[in-house]
Amino acid sequence: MKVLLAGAAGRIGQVLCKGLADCGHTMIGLDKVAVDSRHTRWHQVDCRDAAALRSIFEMEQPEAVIHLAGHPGETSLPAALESHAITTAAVLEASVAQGVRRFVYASSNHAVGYWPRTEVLPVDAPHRPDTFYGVSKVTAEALLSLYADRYDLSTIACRIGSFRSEPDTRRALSTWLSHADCVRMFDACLTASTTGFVVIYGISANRRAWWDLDAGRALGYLPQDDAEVFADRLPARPDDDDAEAMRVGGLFATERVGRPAFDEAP
Ligand code: 15L
Repeated sequence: MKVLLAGAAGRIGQVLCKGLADCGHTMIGLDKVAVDSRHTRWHQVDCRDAAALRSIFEMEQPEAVIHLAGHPGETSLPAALESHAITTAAVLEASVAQGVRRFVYASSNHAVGYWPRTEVLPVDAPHRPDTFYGVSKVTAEALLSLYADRYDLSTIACRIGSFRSEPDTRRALSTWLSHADCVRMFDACLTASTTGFVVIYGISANRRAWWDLDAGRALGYLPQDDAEVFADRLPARPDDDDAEAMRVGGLFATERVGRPAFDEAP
């Protein structure tokens, strides 16, 4: 499948460009930074620029899109909306104009991060964002829902947990997404037979998982890795471990990360 991947220079993007090419997909990378890649066709573009995206989509004619672009942490509300909601709308517009059939989005666990850590959270639990980053992911998910309904575009939001080569904290024993499972998940999302707007949680098969993997399994995402094999190697961080265990968003749901909506005027 010919896949255009926005945010290709990022941590997840680099793993997916290689991993999905190994699965047989033809990958075309987009990012605002230039990358010298011999293996992936590449366009340097800011994903807020709808007109530039439109001409790249016309040239490349992708069958599917993966949208990962955006700043992966907390910012002011305007910056978060710009980074996640505006880019998502621009990439969705270009996708619809070009007749793309499948749109897969890197949402985040922080769209539901304020839920307390009690039972396994289902995909249809109401949004409880823990940050303005989480609010912007909720907004991006709403855009995926709108474009699925309005244009009959199949959209999938993957609420990614902690994408790491190895889990590095106690929280990550529950929230870890391994590199190999990340490739499996996006490959399943590209090739699944599904319609409308679907939400899945993007984590590995962690035995301490906080999120329900059934919706992903229904799409064909069968995770193979379990963070538990790393449990004995993790250093104790009593203060952070306790704070991170209160709510599923971890430290994002604490006052350590909480901030005002707007930057102060200089
Ligand atoms: C995310 O969505 C962030 O992009 C990433 O920086 C991590 O903090 C991750 O969630 C997480 O919850 O571990």
